[in-house]
Amino acid sequence: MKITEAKVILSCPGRNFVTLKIMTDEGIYGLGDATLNGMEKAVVAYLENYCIPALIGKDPCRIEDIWHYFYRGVYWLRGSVSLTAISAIDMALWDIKGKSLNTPLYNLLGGKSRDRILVYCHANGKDAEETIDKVGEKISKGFRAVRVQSGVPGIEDAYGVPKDDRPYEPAAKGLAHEETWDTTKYLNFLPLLFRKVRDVYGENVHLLHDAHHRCTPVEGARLAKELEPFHLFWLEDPVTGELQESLRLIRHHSTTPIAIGEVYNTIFDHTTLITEQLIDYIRMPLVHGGGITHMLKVAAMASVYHINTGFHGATDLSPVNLAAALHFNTAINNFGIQEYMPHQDIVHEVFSINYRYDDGFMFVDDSPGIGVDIDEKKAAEYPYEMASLPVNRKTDGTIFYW
Ligand code: EZ4
Ligand code: CO
Repeated sequence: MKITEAKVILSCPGRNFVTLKIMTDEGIYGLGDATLNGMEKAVVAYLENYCIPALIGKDPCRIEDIWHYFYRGVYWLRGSVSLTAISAIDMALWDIKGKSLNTPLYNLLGGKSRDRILVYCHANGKDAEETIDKVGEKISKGFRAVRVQSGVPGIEDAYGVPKDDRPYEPAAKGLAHEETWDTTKYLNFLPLLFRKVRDVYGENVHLLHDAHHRCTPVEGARLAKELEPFHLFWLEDPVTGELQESLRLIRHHSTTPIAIGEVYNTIFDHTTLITEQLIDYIRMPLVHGGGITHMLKVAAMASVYHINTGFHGATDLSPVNLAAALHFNTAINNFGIQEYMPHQDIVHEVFSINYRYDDGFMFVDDSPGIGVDIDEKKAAEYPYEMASLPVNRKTDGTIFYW
């Protein structure tokens, strides 16, 4: 088999998605997600100008070799733009392999290790009261695991909380808008919030929280320690994680499980975290973490150290990534949980899907390959609209992590 053609489809059904489509001389094609929120066109340019020309004529069965061609073969190693491009290429090649062998992706990864995929949803409210109601709504929809995010008294903007009644979506049209933040108020509020949530709903539901990179190591340690009585499934991104050693302080002070890694790109971003057992869940998703080929290695290494996967699954990752993740989660032994933020209906005008949610779990069907298709005519009806993630400042104006 030979790769004859490849193209990038940039479409905005409600929000921007970048999809790579690789075609072969046997008429089989594969899809890969190449969406990097707010940096879409950087990935498009890298794919179109540098990767696609080099793909033409290659044998799509040689997935491992092609992965290394674009990773190790390129002098400028690592980085979110290039790894997102590599992820898309890799996903599309696995999709082609599954279709050419007429078998679902999970079969190529070792076959089924489980029948259903545990997912967590988001409950977010403007204040504690609304947040507690939202948690109840999610539990009544069958969710076994709920991420709890709330507006904080005295803080104008909290991560994860919508400003209007539309579903939460952090990127907004145009250049980045600015938000403000106060860690002290957040740290004082959060244990009170979780105390109330546990008082109302008891212990029989998994609770998660995303600190979204906004604590220093010692603040993260305090937060993890003070949340300990509420038995979180995980505390996500207590610190930015650029400095892996900073997770030691948190680990030494608390037994609250820690998840990190949605902005990582390669295994080299978290070797210390894994080998020192400083985390419990790795969040790096297929779309930004080098695709299936690289994430298989990450998962294998993590499994040695009792670390499970907990893939990022926000709406800014496309249905192609979600389906591929569900196959991956079906196959590997050390799957932990999958984030699930449902896409808006309009997204499914462009992408036809092969997965479903039912009573707290997700399921992917047996269609060959990844099993998601794209309607290119529909995609063209929704042209790209520039959108950016916010920029964050402390109340005194200092730039901070968002
Ligand atoms: O801020 O996907 O856990 N989920 C998250 C997300 C990220 C967005 C960034 O594009 O942190 O909401
Ligand atoms: Co997160």
